[in-house]
Amino acid sequence: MKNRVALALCLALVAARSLHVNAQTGMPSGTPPTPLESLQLASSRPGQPVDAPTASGRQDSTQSSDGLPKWIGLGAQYRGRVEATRGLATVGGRDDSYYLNRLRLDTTLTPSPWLRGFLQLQDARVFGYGTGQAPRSHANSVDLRQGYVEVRRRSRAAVTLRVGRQELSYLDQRLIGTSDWSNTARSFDGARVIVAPAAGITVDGFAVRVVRIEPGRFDRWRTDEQVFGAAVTSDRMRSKSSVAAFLFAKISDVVEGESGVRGDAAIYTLGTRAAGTLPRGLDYGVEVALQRGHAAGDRQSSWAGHYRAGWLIPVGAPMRPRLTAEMNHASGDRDPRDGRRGTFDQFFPTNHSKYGIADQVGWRNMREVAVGLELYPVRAFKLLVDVHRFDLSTIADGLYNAAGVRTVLNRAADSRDVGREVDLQGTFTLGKAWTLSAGVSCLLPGRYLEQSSVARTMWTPYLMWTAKF
Ligand SMILES: [Ca+2]
Repeated sequence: MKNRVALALCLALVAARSLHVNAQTGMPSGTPPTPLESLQLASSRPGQPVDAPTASGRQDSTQSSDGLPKWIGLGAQYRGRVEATRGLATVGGRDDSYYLNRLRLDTTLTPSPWLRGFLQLQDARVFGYGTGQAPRSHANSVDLRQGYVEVRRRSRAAVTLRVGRQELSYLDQRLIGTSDWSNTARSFDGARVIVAPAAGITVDGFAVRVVRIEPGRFDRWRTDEQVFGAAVTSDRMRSKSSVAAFLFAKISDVVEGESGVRGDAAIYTLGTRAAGTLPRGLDYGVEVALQRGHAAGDRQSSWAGHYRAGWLIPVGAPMRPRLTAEMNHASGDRDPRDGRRGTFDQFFPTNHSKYGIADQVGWRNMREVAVGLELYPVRAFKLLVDVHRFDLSTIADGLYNAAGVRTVLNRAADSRDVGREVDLQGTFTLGKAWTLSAGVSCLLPGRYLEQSSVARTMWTPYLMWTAKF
């Protein structure tokens, strides 16, 4: 029933859309960027579109050429992806190929310069998924992905308040992000307030609950967990540099402690990030996060870091070659029974392509070094080659995948060497609306995985097309 009503609504929106002649250029399916989000310095990757601005600001209420009042904006985004996995031994050696289909329809209402409403419906499906019930990250038929009201006050300190179902994306999305690579992606229910007290300074806070994807029924927020946070960012646009400090908190009603006792949990992540460009084509990004708190009587004590350098060599050369080198690490739990939780909690990240595109490694109990090359053989074609080496932080804890799930645990192993991954990705931009991208990753198991009976080389090719109207 829910599907039929929502589908009818979708069709009506599509019909209205087809009448909408003067398409607003770059109308995305996301939310408008804050200064915080728009500073995605040299870190955008295929499959992680950076939000573009939506229609906003003063609009009169006269009708546009398509018959719709000008304060109504419509948009749509389509994304399809063929994905295959070969040798995915960490979850049982399943080989599969399937097609991920996603349609988003947006309506933006701007009845006055200080008031904006945004509604986004999403239909996410998977075809040909052969290994049992499709995970919630793949399929969720027509549902409300975003629906919020935004009030802006433009005075000496600009204030924006957004209440409702919305995307959240902070800094490099290593802790709070939309996870857009996932077919269903992520949104939150709650409130966010953004204050700009001075030029280049942003204070941004939120209190939300994550939306639980529920195929076949209306998605509702998680009742057993709350997420709070605040970030202060200083952006210097001229040098394209940004420095931020943040505090994110996750409060859970019931978790299980190391001794098996159940109780509530409060995990606090305090961190800082700096990113920017330097002379001679150099750029950098550093993020460090420290975690404290408690979980069912255990003490949380963990930390993680990210360090990246990029070099455009030489500036102005053909194909714009850029070399990157990076290191990432996150603490693990050194003793499963000492009442101290050492495994870093990655919260709600956008992890795809951050620690390899095979998504077999998350920001938990890990160490990584990676080098990459970025090229533009032609202007509309971007090519990326990345090589990663992964190790565990401690053998006492296991391997966690991009979703944060522990997939391998082998305390008897004598090596922390998880493996090496080679990623090749290409993105072709076709006009303003279409993007075509393809990639393949190859994960070669290291000694740790071999000793854990995960000896197959894993291949994950994909082909993806995206259209935005
Ligand atoms: Ca422990």
